[in-house]
Amino acid sequence: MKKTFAMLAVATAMMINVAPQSAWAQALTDGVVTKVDASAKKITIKHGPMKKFDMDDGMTMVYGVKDPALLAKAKAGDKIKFDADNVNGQFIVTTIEKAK
Ligand SMILES: [Cu+2]
Repeated sequence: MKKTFAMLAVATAMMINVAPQSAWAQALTDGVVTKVDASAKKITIKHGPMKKFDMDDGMTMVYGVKDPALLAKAKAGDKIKFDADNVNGQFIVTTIEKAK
């Protein structure tokens, strides 16, 4: 009985440790870059569902970028994982990672 409790406590501690990282990973959305417009600081991404913006279906849309340096991380045709914010009705990409 005592041993079972100890194991449960260890398992719980492990879950708490892992939670923030997996929550962050879940926040990233899969997408494919269709266009990068460096001069306009815009990127067009065909992406899957993004629940936090009530985008239940995939779509292609133009995003602004938080930091123009993000545009150097991707080019048309690249598979990415990304996150975005809605800033006053404008969608702004905040994170871009190359998808494997
Ligand atoms: Cu969208």
